[in-house]
Amino acid sequence: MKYEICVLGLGYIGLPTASIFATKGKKVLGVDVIFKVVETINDGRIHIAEPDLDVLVKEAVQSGNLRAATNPAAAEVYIIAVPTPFKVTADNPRAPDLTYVEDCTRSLAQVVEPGALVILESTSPVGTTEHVRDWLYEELRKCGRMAGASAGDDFPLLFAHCPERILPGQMLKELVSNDRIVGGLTREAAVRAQELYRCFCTAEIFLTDARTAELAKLTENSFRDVNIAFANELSMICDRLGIDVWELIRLANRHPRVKILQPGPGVGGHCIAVDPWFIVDAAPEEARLIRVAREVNDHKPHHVLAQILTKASRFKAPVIACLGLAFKADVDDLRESPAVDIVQHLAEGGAGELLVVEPHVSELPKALTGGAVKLVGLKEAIVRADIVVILVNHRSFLSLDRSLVRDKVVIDTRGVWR
Ligand code: SAJ
Repeated sequence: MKYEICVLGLGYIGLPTASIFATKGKKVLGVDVIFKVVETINDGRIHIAEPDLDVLVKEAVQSGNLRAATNPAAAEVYIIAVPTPFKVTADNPRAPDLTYVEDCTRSLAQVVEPGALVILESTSPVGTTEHVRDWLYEELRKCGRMAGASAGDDFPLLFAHCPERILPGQMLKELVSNDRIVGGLTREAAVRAQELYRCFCTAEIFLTDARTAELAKLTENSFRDVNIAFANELSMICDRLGIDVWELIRLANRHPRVKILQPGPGVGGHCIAVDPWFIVDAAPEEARLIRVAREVNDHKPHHVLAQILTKASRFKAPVIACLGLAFKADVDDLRESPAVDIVQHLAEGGAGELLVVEPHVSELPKALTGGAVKLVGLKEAIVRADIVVILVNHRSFLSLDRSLVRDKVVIDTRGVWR
């Protein structure tokens, strides 16, 4: 059977996307290289936490429109939604790693049919959609499915980049209501992709070329990173000057044209902490502000760490409660989390007994196991701690009875207990 859509990568982006298409009546094959993920989804269950995703996936699978497998199959449209992390190379410690995109693109060569549309959704460096086209044609030639040199005539395919822009924690709402940008390698590709996303996207879908779409996505996340860096820099200036940064920002934001974001323990997640580096890699001499913003945000966990160590040095055997490990509030995602980083450094430095509270996970991440770190409940942590560090503003922490920490040292990196 030929599917209407084949989604490659069933993670934070691929799974909601595949599921929403399926609930709109499209026949969808979801592909993931991890067998357990495939099994879980075919069971109508999910392997990641996101509000209401469980209901959507269940509905998609029960309708018979979504099936998961470890290999792709013939489809009218392929959507690539695999990770694009960075890797260390000889001349760049943060070079884009396109291995996953390349591998899954090449895996299409055995099944793709002429006329198919290939959409890259993964956040990618400028030029990646062209690479996708070149990798696929190269592989088609290698496996003997395309003879001539003029790829377009022998085996016509369409390529577009349609970056996802949904916010973890509100993905299902934003999937439907966010404007989208579609950049085609040809106008025809962009128009076909636009028609496809209209099936569930109720907002505007703007057409452009693939390179502009690629840079637009990187620009959005860099914009946010630069603005968070400004807030984080202010927080460090305020620490030096003995000024309450939250009060400062609250007041400055009363100006009609000022809207400063919130400082925190650093910037985490798989997007904002990564994507700006793709611009720096492509234009290192020009991307000066973007690079410095990344450095400011990457430095912030070290600033917090120094604050904790200074307070801890006043105790003989301090018990330190660290509230939150996720990269931001109300998600279970620990990727690139500054909170994990801070706890790991505290553990490695033997700062004291470390009690971690993270209501969204049932076990500690590998980086924190086998040492002095214990995952405990909020009550136990608060009762036993000398120092309480708030690293994530999870909803469940906000309602804590403040009188319980009256005689503790509190380091509130999110400004939630002010
Ligand atoms: N953060 C702050 N202060 C703030 C806002 C955020 O310290 O005022 C921190 C968070 O705690 C977190 C990090 O920044 O550690 C990133 O969180 P986020 O909520 O800003 O963004 P993400 O990474 O969850 O999602 C971003 C979004 N991009 C933009 O808002 C421009 C989302 O729309 C993208 O789809 C997503 O990246 C992605 O997948 O690229």
